[in-house]
Amino acid sequence: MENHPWWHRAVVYQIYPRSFADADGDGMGDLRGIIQRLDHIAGLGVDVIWLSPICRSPQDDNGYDVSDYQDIDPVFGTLADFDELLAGVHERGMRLVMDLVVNHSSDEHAWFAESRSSRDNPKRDWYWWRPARPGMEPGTPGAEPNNWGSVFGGSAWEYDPATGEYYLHIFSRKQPDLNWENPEVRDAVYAMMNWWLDRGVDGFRMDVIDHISKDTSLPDGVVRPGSRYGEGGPHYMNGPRNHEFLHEMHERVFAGRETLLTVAEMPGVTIEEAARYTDPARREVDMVFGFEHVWVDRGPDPWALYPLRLTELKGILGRWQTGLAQVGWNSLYWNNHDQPRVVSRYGDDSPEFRVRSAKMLGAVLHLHRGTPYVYQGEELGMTNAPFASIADFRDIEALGQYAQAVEHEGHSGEDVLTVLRARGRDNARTPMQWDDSPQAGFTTGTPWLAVNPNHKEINAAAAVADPDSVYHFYRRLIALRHDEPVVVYGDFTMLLPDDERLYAFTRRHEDAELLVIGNFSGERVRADIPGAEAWSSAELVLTNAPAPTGLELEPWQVVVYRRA
Ligand code: TEU
Repeated sequence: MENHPWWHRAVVYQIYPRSFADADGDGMGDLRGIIQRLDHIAGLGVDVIWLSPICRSPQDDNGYDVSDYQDIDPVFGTLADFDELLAGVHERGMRLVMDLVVNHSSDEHAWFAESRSSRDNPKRDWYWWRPARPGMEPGTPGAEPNNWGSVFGGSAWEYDPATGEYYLHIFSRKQPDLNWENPEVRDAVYAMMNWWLDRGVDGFRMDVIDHISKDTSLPDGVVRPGSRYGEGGPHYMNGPRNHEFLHEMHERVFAGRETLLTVAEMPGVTIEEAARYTDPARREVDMVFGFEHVWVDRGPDPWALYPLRLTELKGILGRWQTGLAQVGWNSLYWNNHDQPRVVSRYGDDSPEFRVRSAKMLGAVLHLHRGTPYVYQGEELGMTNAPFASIADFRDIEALGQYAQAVEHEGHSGEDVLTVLRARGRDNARTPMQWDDSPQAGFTTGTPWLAVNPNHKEINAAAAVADPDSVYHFYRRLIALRHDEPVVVYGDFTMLLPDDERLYAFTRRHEDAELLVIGNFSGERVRADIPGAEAWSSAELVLTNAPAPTGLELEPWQVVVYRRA
């Protein structure tokens, strides 16, 4: 146990800089805004800050399209601001992790400008260039090298008339995929990573890093009914050389730098693969972000809403707990900049139950075994936003998918909007709600995405002043992790797997045991857990409602008992 790395005890806080705090009044968050708000984060007691991308970028996908990996985008500030921010984070005893977006660059990166300039440019092979399908006229409909669709709508291939070939872009056409098969690409990426680490950053969150190795034959994908394109995912996720590339990265960048945190975002990862990626003996990454638990409310029709089945959610998270119990490590998250707000999604964001259900969700997540991630505003119980029409969205994914579904796939605009309101990424990207002033204290200008009108009630100033707020509950949860070895090291046993309302589990480490029960319903429910008697004298260490008698939980209540 004593050999556990520091990040087993850590809690990470994610900042989406564009939406966090705007110091210069241009309506977009910036590094100086973050510097001014560092005490809010430090006050929660977190150990690490993960910054979504701040490098130079045309901002086609809000910075996930990088045109210079070794400079700060002017929207966010300068390298001098960055150094000051890093120092401020370190002074407060926290670490800073950068977002690393190297499956693709921006089409405005100098590498791509060279690559596209001619077929025999030395950097041609840094990206995935392919000719039109044999026998087809380049640039005509259906002549794309294969049938893959892009995640953001349309084909995954863009025709470039200058050289008469297509380049691959799994995301937008302004995000061409880098060709990791080429060792020069890998050398350039590792050099850039070392440059940041030498500057003092403490690790990386690696964007879609299970997409870097592709099946180099780039075969057509299966076309699902009603869909215009084939699914490329099986051919570009967790490809044949993915482990090799990450191991090489470890050797060339991470080795010998003992206090780093590396977390790999992997939309296609299975538990078995996650155990391999995070097995310390293999020297790849520290932990991965899996997606199964945030895709649990999806179904066969991408433009329909499916209710949460708690038994399925527990099944997924329980399997990840078991699957990574011996080897590897879990990351734990409900929210990030790509997911709707969890209190609106798996909780109840009505005035009656918002605070209580937000706390319940936080406690259930944080008391699993793994490293918890808090996304900005989650600690306030921020909710989804009231988008009136598609014109209120800014996200390239929402706009691109809407266009494809409505214009080409025969879906009604209203159906697509209903799903985007529930699941669209802009729900997470509305500005951070600092206070009840007109723009929520986020900016003195016009925010790039509208502030949620509920900032009058839901804001940091109010939460910090109220000892019963979600903020102070998260603070206690984080302190519990730091104080109680059982939270960090304890094993995990799921209880009541077939119950559709209660999420119950125990954790045990040496002589200490925790019992956690969360009520995922708006009804009172009695928890008939095995051995309930033995818990009757246990200490109630945390709850969000009056202490229950006989394990009868109030709507959305969570209870955490400890016995030694
Ligand atoms: O997201 C990867 C990813 O899988 C997304 O496609 C996500 O599943 C989807 O948007 C959910 O609706 C990462 C970043 O987190 C995201 O912000 C970027 O847009 C994307 O990569 C491309 O860099």
